Amino acid sequence: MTDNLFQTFALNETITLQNRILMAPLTRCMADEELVPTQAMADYYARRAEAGLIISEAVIIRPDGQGYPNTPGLFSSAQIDGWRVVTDAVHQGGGKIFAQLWHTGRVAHPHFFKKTGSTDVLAPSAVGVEGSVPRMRELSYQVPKAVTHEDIAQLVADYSQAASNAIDAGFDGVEIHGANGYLLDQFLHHDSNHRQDEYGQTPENMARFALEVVDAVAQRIGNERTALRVSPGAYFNMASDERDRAVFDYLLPQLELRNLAFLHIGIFDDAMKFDYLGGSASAYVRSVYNKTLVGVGSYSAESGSSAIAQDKFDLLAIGRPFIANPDYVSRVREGKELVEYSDEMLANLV
Ligand code: FNR
Ligand code: 8K6
Repeated sequence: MTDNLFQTFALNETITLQNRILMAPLTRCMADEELVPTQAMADYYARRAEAGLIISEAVIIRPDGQGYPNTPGLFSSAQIDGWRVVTDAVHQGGGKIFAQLWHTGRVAHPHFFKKTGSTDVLAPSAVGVEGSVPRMRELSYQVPKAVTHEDIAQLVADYSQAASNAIDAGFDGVEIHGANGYLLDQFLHHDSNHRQDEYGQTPENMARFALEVVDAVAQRIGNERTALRVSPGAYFNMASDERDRAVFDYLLPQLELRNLAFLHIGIFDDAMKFDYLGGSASAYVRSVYNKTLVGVGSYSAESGSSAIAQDKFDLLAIGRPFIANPDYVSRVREGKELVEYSDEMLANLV
């Protein structure tokens, strides 16, 4: 029984979704050399227009946010025009699409942006990540530069500009990527935030950058078109620290006051338990945040539908199964079998 997934859902007075199934943001590294979305990407997203809402693959807000090859951007006019083709195609199919706004922070690599003249990798503190860019072993991660107050103000302005560019490109809204160990998340965890100023040490300070970005974006394009993804449980590019709990205990009620379109959890498997959160990421967020919540992480339509029926979250995001099944929504509705996802599928946009 998955009937509840096929109910319409009003995010607010502006945006109503045709069903409760979201396509999770999925980086595919298929933009062209200028980081412009291609026609093949427009076709790929259009095939998934039956989702209640598509969240685009993460889109970098400026060149030094790039940490993987061929990830699309939203800072040049060619990129905005390229995204317009994508959003038109999705809208023609009756769907809706938000752009996920991304800066990878210390997971960026100058290999991707040195042609712009900059070689600094930016992060809250000069604390690097171990290892190298996936599938590019020669590119070891660099120790980042701790951002100055001037850098922070510019980053906030660039998130806001990218959000405005997203609306110009025809997106229905944006999801700020505050999850999975990238820039916003780096401020929210003690592993990566060692700052001694008003952006570090206390929960209020560590949440400051994320809230500045949220407020700037919401002011620019409207809170009803602004969403955020967060990972209270550190699990990717990040070591966990039980002091992080207090940061999210502060941040989440603050977000609730902002009346965002939704809050989305960033996790690969929501069965994971975090000691310092007292259980799963979704159970923790539900206990401190009372507005629209998107659950995700190794759910099937059945287990996701049952989690919604039990009020664990309101909307279900589906990632890997959507890569394997462009017609995921129809298949579930009609009770058809799904194609199983495998990593080799990442080589092509189907
Ligand atoms: C992801 N995920 C992800 N998350 C995000 O916030 N922005 C992104 O760009 C990406 N990119 C991405 C690429 C690939 C290939 C995978 C497999 C995952 C995480 C994704 O949105 C989702 O949270 C997880 O895949 C868990 O959901 P499923 O796949 O179990 O339904
Ligand atoms: C060139 C690769 C582009 C990668 C984009 C970022 C998202 C990567 C997702 C890949 C899956 C990794 C899963 C790691 C989860 C750890 C859980 C403990």
